[in-house]
Amino acid sequence: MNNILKTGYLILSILGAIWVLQILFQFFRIIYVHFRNLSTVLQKYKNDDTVKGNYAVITGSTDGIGKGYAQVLAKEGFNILQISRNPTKLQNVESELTKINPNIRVRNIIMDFEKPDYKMVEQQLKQYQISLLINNVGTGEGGNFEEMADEYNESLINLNIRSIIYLTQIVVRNYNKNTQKNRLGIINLSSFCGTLPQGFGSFYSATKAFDDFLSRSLSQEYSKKQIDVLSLRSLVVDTPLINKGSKQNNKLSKIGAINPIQAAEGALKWLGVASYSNGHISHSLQSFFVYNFIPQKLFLPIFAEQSRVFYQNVNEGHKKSM
Ligand SMILES: *[C@@H]1O[C@H](CO)[C@@H](O)[C@H](O)[C@H]1NC(C)=O
Ligand SMILES: *[C@@H]1O[C@H](CO)[C@@H](O)[C@H](O)[C@H]1NC(C)=O
Ligand SMILES: CC(=O)N[C@H]1CO[C@H](CO)[C@@H](O)[C@@H]1O
Repeated sequence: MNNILKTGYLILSILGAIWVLQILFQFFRIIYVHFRNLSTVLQKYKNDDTVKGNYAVITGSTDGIGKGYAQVLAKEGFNILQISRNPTKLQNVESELTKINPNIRVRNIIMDFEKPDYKMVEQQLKQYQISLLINNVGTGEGGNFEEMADEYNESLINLNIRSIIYLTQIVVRNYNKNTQKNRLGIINLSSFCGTLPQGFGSFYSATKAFDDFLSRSLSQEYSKKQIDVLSLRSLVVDTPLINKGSKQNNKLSKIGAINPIQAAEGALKWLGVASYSNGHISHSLQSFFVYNFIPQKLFLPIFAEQSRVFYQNVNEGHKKSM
């Protein structure tokens, strides 16, 4: 009897130790990535051809997180190729970027991802050597599943799924590891909501789960081809979309929000380290806590209720602006 107890105790201690080591590993990796030097991280995505090379392709770069990436990467000396639908906004961001760094080139492709022309994009991208692809364009409609307006079901698929599939294919085909010295880095914007079920954001959550799995699968497929793929599962970033859902007096839904520049810098530091991450240290630590220490049975209903209120505000906003 005594021996059985001892063996049981030993097995439990070993299992406990493995669990603790995993948790410590996750924790210290978050801290380590936070202190990586961004310029050093990005060096391996650069080549010598500063005219044709070193392009960072960013979709939906005129607002929010996409613009954050454009600003950070311009500062780090990448040429920027933006794809977005609004010519005026593209122009404005272009002048901002050349002010941040007068040595870079900015190229614009005007395209609405709701009415895309991927053949045209493919032709245009052939002129450049791409270093980074930031699949950022996306939308976040939600609410009661059965009441979702028709136009939203199409935009979720066009923006959150189609755009990522086609652009990634174009950029990977365009990348020649034999002639390009630089590695290729691809960041897919997935979401925290793609890693845990989100009631009242069901459709959105599922598109993000798709993005998450595709990125992680491709990260395996391309690991020997000098291509780093990262599924970014971010949490709340202070953007126009989030502001629509968070009434001024509802500070709760903006807890732990970071700004787009912080989001971009935090995410880029994970390139080449992991195939998925929650990005910036603030988001990574919040998720670390939720994933490891809060039972899903407790968390998911609260998450669903937060989402219900959030989308109610967003959808009321839609009605008012119509
Ligand atoms: C990162 O490294 C670059 C040069 O490699 C250096 O100029 C810069 O100051 C470093 N940044 C930080 C925040 O340490
Ligand atoms: C990013 O995700 C999309 C699907 O969401 C996938 O088609 C694309 O290839 C991914 N990019 C990479 C290189 O993983
Ligand atoms: C399942 C469903 O509701 N599909 C609709 C999505 O939106 C398009 C465009 O409005 C409709 O044609 C579909 O019927």
